[in-house]
Amino acid sequence: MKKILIINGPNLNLLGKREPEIYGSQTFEEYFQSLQAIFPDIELHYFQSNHEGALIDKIHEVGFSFDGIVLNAGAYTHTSVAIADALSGVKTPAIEVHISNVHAREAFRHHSYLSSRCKGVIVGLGLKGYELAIKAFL
Ligand code: CA2
Repeated sequence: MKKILIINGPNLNLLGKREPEIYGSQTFEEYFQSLQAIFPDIELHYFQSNHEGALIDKIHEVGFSFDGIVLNAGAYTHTSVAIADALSGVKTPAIEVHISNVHAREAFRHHSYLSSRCKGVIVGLGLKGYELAIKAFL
């Protein structure tokens, strides 16, 4: 059975609770249950943290045993050389996902330190992006 981990970074624990016009009205926990129903044959895991080091520790923890990481590093996408280095340091491939279309937003969201370390990038398709990333791993 394939093992895939979804990692969400800072503030994504607020999904469904604030700013529904940008990020939608579903909590990630609700959405994660629907993903488990769509992919019954995958061992799907979920981790969220607001802390950069905790995200790095998780990438190290799964980075030699899992088949894929679906990563939405939130605002750390645009700032974190440390998360980029963590992705380079492990074997498990990652796909970068953003719920909103970062290219239609402020200029500081247009650059990602992580994209070059990822197999691919999905932006602007809402929560559906996580499902598409998992499909891409299969
Ligand atoms: O569009 C995305 O998925 C982002 O990664 C979300 C980040 C943002 O900094 C990136 O530029 C793009 C922000 C996540 C904040 O999530 C919230 C959700 C609900 C309410 C408030 C914040």
